[in-house]
Amino acid sequence: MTIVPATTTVSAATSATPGVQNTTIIVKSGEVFDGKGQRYIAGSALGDGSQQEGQKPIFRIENGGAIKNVVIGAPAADGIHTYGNATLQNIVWEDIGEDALTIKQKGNVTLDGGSATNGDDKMFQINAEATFTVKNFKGSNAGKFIRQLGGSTFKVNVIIDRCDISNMKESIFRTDSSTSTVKMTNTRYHNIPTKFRGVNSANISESGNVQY
Ligand code: ADA
Ligand code: CA
Ligand code: CA
Repeated sequence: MTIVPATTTVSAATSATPGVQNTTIIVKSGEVFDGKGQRYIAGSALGDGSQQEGQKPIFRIENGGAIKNVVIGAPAADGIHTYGNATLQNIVWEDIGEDALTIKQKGNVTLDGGSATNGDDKMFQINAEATFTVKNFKGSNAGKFIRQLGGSTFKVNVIIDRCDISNMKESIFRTDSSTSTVKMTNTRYHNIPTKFRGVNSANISESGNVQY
């Protein structure tokens, strides 16, 4: 009997050498990119990690792709972009570039495990209709943990579970959309001026959260 693996694992060794990247690493549909804990850094061709818009990502995950065990070092340029459904596991941003992760196209995106710190403004940017699940994740020292694209009215469902979120200059989730929702559970948070900004109160659900 032939056993066909459900996914193809592409190791860092065969698909991209860790260290400074001057082209975006593309994780294709059905691929699992395992960084094996190695560090990936943006070269100047991708961006300097400042607040200048239009920088390129270090990784682009296509619909159905997955990435795990990756460390993003400084400068981080525009971090990671997702196009469709994507799974991210154990991703550590030692520094946040312009932002850390952007949902560029409609899909379900799950980030499970890891941490991100030190950004001037947004950590996670949502530019398309999406369900974004973040769990077992530690986010600190930024402006907003999650921001839905300013002025956009599509629906985003944010699910936050078992996270530790601290030292945000503004909020955990900010949206301008009256239909977007947030469910936050079992999460510790510290030094957040407004937990949810712009979210319709009927669209907020919380349980088991602790402020510290
Ligand atoms: C800002 C900017 C958008 C987009 C976004 C992003 O919200 O106004 O045009 O560039 O950042 O994806 O970083
Ligand atoms: Ca931006
Ligand atoms: Ca960006």
